[in-house]
Parts: sequence; structure tokens; C-alpha cells
Amino acid sequence: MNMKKTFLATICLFAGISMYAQQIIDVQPVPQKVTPATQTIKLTGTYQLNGINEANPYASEALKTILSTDKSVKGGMKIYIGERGDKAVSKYKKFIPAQAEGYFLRISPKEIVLAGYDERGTYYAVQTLRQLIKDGQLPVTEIKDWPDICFRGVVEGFYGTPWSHEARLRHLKFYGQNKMNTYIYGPKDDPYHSSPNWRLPYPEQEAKQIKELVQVAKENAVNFVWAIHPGKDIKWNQEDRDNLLSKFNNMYDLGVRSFAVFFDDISGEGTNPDRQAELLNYIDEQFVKMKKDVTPLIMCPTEYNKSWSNVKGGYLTTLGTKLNGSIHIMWTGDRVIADMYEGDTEKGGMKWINNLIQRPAYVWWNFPVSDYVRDHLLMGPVYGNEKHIADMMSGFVTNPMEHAESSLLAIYSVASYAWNPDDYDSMKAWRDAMEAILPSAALELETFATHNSDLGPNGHGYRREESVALKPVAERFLNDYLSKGTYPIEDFLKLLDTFMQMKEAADILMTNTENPALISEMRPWLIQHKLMGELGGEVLALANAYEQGKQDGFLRKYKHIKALQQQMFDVDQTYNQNPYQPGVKTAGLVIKPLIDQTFAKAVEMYNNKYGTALDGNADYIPHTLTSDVNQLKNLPLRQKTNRISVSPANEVIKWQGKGFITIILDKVYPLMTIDIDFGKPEVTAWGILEISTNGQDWEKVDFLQNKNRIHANGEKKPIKAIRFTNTQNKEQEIYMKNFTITIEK
Ligand code: LOG
Repeated sequence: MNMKKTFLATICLFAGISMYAQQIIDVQPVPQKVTPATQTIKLTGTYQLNGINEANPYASEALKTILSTDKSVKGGMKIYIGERGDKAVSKYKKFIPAQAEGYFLRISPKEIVLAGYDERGTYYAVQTLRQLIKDGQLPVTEIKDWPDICFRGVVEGFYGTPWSHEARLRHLKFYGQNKMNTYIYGPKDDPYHSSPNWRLPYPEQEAKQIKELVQVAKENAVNFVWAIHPGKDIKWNQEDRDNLLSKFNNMYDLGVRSFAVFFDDISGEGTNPDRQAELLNYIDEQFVKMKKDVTPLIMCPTEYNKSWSNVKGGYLTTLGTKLNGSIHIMWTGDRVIADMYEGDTEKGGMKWINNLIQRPAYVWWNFPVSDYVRDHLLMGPVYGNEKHIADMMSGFVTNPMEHAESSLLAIYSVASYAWNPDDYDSMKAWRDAMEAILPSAALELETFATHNSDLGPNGHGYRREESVALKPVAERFLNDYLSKGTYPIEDFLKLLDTFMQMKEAADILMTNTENPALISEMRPWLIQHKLMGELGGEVLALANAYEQGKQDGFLRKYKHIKALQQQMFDVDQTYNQNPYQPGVKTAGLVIKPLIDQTFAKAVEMYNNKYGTALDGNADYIPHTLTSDVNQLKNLPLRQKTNRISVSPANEVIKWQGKGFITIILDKVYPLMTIDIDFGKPEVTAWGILEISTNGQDWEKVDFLQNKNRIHANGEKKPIKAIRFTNTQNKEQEIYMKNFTITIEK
């Protein structure tokens, strides 16, 4: 409990007011200052609306919707709405917090006051009021509230299918309701945001949609920020400067009033910090400041996280000293995927970056983005960012999944964190989010989300907790079972219940009709989740049959388990077949290993006892990848029939001189082909491809390169390992787009 809450709790004790009453004030994001409620009032249905025509029209509109009336009735319940300076709220001026977007909200038996410091403040006062109404009742209270972080929101900045227009419209409303004020439009796979078409205006249909998004953003108190990603092929000349400005002017004509320029994930000429700074200052002076109604520019640097920064190279320092002071610089933390903390100027964290760029960083938080683990759905609680660092950042935006609706879960929590980090409660926000997104099946959604939160092994090394409550039970059970072949019955029953719940939740969610967009995104994972629950139950039944000495029962369960495993494999090979991380993974951190290991152990004991040779293997990849290139060494391998490939990465890979990548197979196979795409031509100039029959002696393989694609014929030579090495001393910048070995099985 923090100071504020302890203080409130103490007052309550002395005043004899129950904590229950206090809990009526249940608002997300948690308001900064709240007087605990001691009583409630009933909404009367007729209202005398004061200031409704002078206040922020969108706030007034929202208020009328909430009250279900647009009529002001003399003698009705008195409502005062407006901004500081408006006549209707002049009496309350001294109560309004002097903070941008802040507001004062009073609910008393006599009146309701919604007084904003500015237009957004009034809008947010109405949003708080909306959340406080329960069954036509309102708690009597006073709230003073304001955001701790200036810009709060979402950057649609992932690789993969950009969100649909409908999804974006839905999101903008959601942001307004949850006090987020920023939406940055920058989907990597929109060709008019990035190469090849950043220089061209949008086609008519898309232009029309953007115009609508800008309008809806405005209605919901959100800045629509349009980002451009020109660095892949920009030329540092007047012509491209003009190209960029004319595109911005074009977007301005569509209504856009906030802009960003992204230089992430590029290599070559475009990365030059002096040129970047010159261009941005030019835009700032010739466009942003000239227009008068355009908000300060945002930029994403090429070295956007500490692990990729070369401080001696001076990139960030150059931006820090040269970029105009009003330009925001984005930052993803110590790594591409990282949580924010205070740190210090020596080692890392917010202090480290702010010191270099000479301004508070604008945080681009890469969660729950899943474009590097596309076979996972990331629906767990939002945690990890320190609470007291609000004044060290100018903004906090989350980069979500390409699954728009499922991302709302995390976005809701980010809204809560960014408004008032001190009072942010990760678990509560997570549960409240489910109530907001799927009230009719919030509990089932929680069951599902509990087991769908970790990312699995991945190149960035970012992991999340999963199945937290079950973990101690699972560990105890496995420990006993693997060492002694027995288990405590309470743990057995607890696990059985969990597996049952997984099935129930999946069934209930699959048939839910309240939020079809959400269910349709989740469907492949729901199917897989149900199978996993079923598999778990059957594996327990198998273990039980063995213990009871029931051979027939054991064999029956064994057969069924094999069938379930096959079905799960089919789901993985059928749904979500993107070319990056295809497939559908669920409950991978605690539950799947528990099930697989229990199965293997039961089968092993059975084989030993009855002299059989049943296969107790669950699916796994027996091959390994090793590399001394930092960005390659953690990339997972995957196998589909006879093709083994390295999971592709989105970003530029810096491959140091003499660096290598090796794939070692579990045994010797005839090699059919090797296919590689490093996103660059002329790889022969620096790299060699080798194969080995024993993992020790190497033989060079000649390859053909067509544009970026490398192909080598294996001629069915027996191979145990293959290796690619940068033979030069010079670092190479490449993309890991494809690295596939085809073997004969
Ligand atoms: C990209 C981003 C991507 C994310 C996660 C930034 C600034 N850029 O590695 O588009 O969604 O990481 O894969 C990035 O984060 N590159």
C-alpha cells in the first residue's frame, strides 16, 4: 500500500467508515486523489445541464450519452460541466488541479461538477463519471486527477498484417475511454509508411480511411500521429527532403496534425545521425513550426535500444546535441524488448539514455508485440516497468500484437500504468481489463490468459510469467513423479481440476458471441488450448492406470494420448501459417512440460515393467543452433516435415568479422538443399557455407545467389552439421529472412 492509500485507510478507520464504501470508487486508471465515498446517490433521469454548450463539445456529447438525454430540465439534478475559465464551473476553479489534462469531479447530493483544466481534462472527468455509475447509482465523492506521463498510448509499429480500419476505429474509442491520448500510426508492412511507397500519396480509399481515423481520434481526445519510415532508401538530397515534406503536407490535408519519423531497422546511408538530425530540424522548422497547429515531432532513432548502441560511435550523442529541443526521441530500453527502470548514467536505464539524448526519452515499449513469436498469443498481466520513473519520460506507448482485439487486454493496463504509475496494480488492472473487454466470460478469459502469457524461447530473450498459481503444484508433482514414480493425491486432483478448467474455458469462449472479433482472433489458440486440457487429463489418467496396475486401461489411454498429440500437431500445422513463426502454441511454460514429462515417465515405467517399447516422446526439436553472433544465438529452430529452419528476425543483424552460425542435426541425414536469404546481394564476397559429416571436419559448399536468395544443392551428401561464416574481419549488416535446410528423412 502506498502513502496515499494508507492515509485513506487510516481516515476510514477513525471515521468508522467501512473499507467497502471506499471500494465503490473503482476507476481505471486509478485517480490521483479521491475522497472515499460514504454514501451513494441515485440518478434521477432529469438534469439541469449547465455549461453544456461551452464545454469541450466531445465531452458534452459523451456526457449526454451517459445520461441518456440531451435535454436540460429546470429543477432537474444540477450538473456543471466546463473548462477552467468557463462560467459554468467558475465557482470550482480553485479545486481544479493545475495540470494539463487534469480535472476536478465532484459528486454530491446537491450537484455533479465536471471541471477540466483543459478540454481533455473535461473529457476525462466524463470518462471517470461513466465508470462510477453502477446500477443507476453514483458514489458521493470528490476526485482530483491528472496524468503523470504526458503522452500515453499505442504505436501500431509491428511487422505483420496491419490492423483493419474497423479495428482502428474501435481502438481509438477505447483509448479515449481509458485516458490514452496518443495513437502512432506506423505499421511496418504498410508500403505507404515505409519503402517502397513512402514518397507517394495514399490511394483514394486509404486516404479516405485515414481522414476518418483522424476525425474519430479527435472525437476521442486522441492525437493521431502519422509516422513515416523512409530510411531504407532515403537519399540525403533536396529531392527526398521535398518528397518527405510533400508527403507530410499531403497527410496534413487529410487532417493529420501530429507526425513522426522512424529510422529503426535500417542499414547503410540512412543511419547517418548528422543527416537524420538535419532532416528532422528542417521538417521541424519548415513544417511543424510554420503550421502552428502541428504538435512536436517524434523520431525513432536507428540505435533505439542500449544493446545496439555504440556510444563511442557517437550516434545518440549526435542526436542529443543536434536535434532541436522540441523533438521527441523514442527508446525501447536496454534491449529491443525491455522493461523500463531508473538506472544510472553509467550502466543503463532511463538515466543512461536521457543523459545521452539530453531530454526525457519517449518510451516505445515492445509489449505485447508478438511479431517475433507469431505462434504465441500474449495475454498475461502487464508488469515490469518501475513505478517512480514517470518524470523521466515524455511519453509511454505500447507496441501491440497484430491481433487488435486481443491486444486491448495489455493496452488497458498500459493506460492505467501511464496515467498513474504509483497506484498501478498489475493484477487488478488485468482483471478489470477482462471485465471491460468480455464481461460475459471474464473468468474464462482469465483462465485462458493465465496460460497464454509467455513467449517461449526467442531471439530477444524476453520472457513472461505463466500459469503462476499452478507452478508450485506442478513442480511438486513432477519432482515426486520423476524421482519416485508417485505423487501426492492433492496435487493430482488440483492438476485434474486445472485441465478441466482449461477445457471448459475454451469451450465457453469458443461459443461466446459478445465480442466476435476477439473470439475469432483467439480461435486457433482456443482449439489448441482445449486439446491441451484434454491431453493433460488423459496423461493423468494414464499415470493413474499404471499405478493401479491396469494394463488395458493404460493402453487405452496411451492410444488416445497419441491421437490427441496428433491433433495438436495438425492444429499447429494448419492454423496461423505465417512464414515467420507458423503455428499455434499454448501453455508452453509450465503446463506443456508438465504433461510431456509425466507422459514420458509413465511410458518409461510401463515399458520397464511389461517389456514393451511404447514411444513416450512428445514433440520436440532435436537439432541445435549455435552462434557467436549475439543476435543469432538465441533464435529458435523449427521443423516442418523434412525442412529445418532458423526462426526469422525482423531487425538488422550485425554480424561481426569471423562470426559464424552452425546448425547441428541430431544425427546424419542425406542433404537435399540449403536455402538462405540474408536480405542482401553478393554474400559470396564475405561469407562461406560449409557442411560436415561429423560436426568436426568441414567442407566448403558452392552456392548460387540470385538477387538476395542463396541456393545450394546437397546432392544427398550425408550431413550432421552446416555452418555459415563471415570470413572477413569487417562487420556485415544483414537480415535473417530465411535459413532452411532440407533433408531426406
Ligand atoms: C521494430 C518494431 C518491432 C519490434 C518487435 C522498434 C523500434 N522497431 O526489432 O517494428 O515490432 O522491434 O519485433 C523492432 O522496436 N525491431
